[in-house]
Amino acid sequence: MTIDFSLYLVTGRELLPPGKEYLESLEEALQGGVTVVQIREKKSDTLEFLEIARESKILCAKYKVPLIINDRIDIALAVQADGVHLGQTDMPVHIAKTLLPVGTVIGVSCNDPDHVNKAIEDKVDYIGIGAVWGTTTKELTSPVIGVRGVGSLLQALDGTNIKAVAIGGINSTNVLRTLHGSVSTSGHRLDGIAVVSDIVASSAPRSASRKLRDSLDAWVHHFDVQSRVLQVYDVETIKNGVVELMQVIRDKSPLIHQITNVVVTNQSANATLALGASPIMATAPEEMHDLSRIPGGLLINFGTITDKGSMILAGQYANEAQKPIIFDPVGVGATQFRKTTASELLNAWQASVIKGNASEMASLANSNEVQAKGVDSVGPGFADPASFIREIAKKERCVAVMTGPTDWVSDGAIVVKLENGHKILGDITGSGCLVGTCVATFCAGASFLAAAPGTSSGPELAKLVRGNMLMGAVGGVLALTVAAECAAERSDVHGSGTFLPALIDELYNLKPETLLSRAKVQVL
Ligand code: 3NM
Repeated sequence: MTIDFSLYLVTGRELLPPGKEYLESLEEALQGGVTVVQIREKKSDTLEFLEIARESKILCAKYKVPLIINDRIDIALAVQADGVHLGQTDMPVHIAKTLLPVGTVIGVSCNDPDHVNKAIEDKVDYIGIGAVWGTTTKELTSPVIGVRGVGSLLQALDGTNIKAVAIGGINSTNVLRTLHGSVSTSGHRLDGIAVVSDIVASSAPRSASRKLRDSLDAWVHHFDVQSRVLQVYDVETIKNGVVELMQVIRDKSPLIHQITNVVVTNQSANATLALGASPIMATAPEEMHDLSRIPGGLLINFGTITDKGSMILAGQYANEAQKPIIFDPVGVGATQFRKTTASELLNAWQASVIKGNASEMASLANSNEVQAKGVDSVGPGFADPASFIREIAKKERCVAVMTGPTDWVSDGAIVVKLENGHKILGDITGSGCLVGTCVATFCAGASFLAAAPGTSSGPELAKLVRGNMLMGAVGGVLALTVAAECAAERSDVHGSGTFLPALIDELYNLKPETLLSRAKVQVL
């Protein structure tokens, strides 16, 4: 039988809110759009499990929704369930197959590549990948995979008919992040999400399911459209797009919220103002929600990590508000703490743009090809930077920017090579951080241009960010590097000390025609 795995409810009677009966909750969930139900009874004895399974089967049949039994082959046989779900320490699949009628759907829980390979060998019908987020519903015996860990497991299913759902801590606020972030570099997406508490613990399971259903439907539609349409760019389109963004920034003065490092806070705020936008350098967790409601952009630069909680909150709220998030993982390869924090942040929210130098991007990609000294990149860089940047953009599901003497920008499809700038940028502190600030400002401009954030409906609901982030990223890099060239050529600039204020001046006075005539852009 073919099962629609999109909204997979796993029951958990112990989580029902006071006053809510099990069958009442299940029926409301089915009315809200649940497409498959798994009965999971870890604490009941056989007779109780059997009774629950029987009653659930009748209700599911009323809504033409298949029923799957967790772990217990005997119960599945007794109620003629449509399928069984087996954990890694439950009955082995090959034995289960000998006991169950031909055609019974079999699913297994997987949390590493070996589990997935075994599931393929066993020819299961579907796998449950988890836990994708932290959860208190089940005592986990292996580490949380994280959204970014799902893609490689999905990719292993390429070429098979095996379906996949993610499970663990999925709810209406993280469902889009889960779906978007888990797509593999080969384009393999989840077939659905499996949920316990977000539906079962709700006093309104119909609307809890409906909310998940709406997000799922909108996202699948958006994904299908996106995979069919390849945006084509040429150099003129990009240059003109950037100039348009410059004007939007000056007209609309978007709010650029920056949680950045203590070394560059002041110069970053001044660069934002020079471009015509409005900086706010707030770090208290209590203000993250309010700030996310104001149109603009968010920069998260972790050069000095003291506000991790605020970074997580700010990003999650920004995703909800469909605002751009620019992540600058300063010196990420320098310490284990930075590596772990980068992973935690990138799992918590979907970055719109990740910007780093060669060694930072290498560290994020777990590549040894480029080395670092503290926050700086050393050595000749990548042998094939264009392929590298395209792959990391695909993997992180966002636009990636790699800075250096040549700057590279990719959305996972096209690569833009930019060759402006001046070597004196390497002699001031925080020139990379300034690029991040300018990218955040231009992405906020792109977001304004797309439409007022927070007003989306229909398929627009499925987006974690509004606007053309590739254009924003290219714009930010060009503004800073072209302004740097202009500043370095000035007769009143005698060294790095006079260069910095001149750079701010040149950003302030940057004219569209200067940018158009100086920009060295190639589209690969
Ligand atoms: N299996 P909630 S996590 C039943 O990782 C189950 O395999 C998991 O519950 C796995 O949606 C989990 O409330 C519990 O977080 C999911």
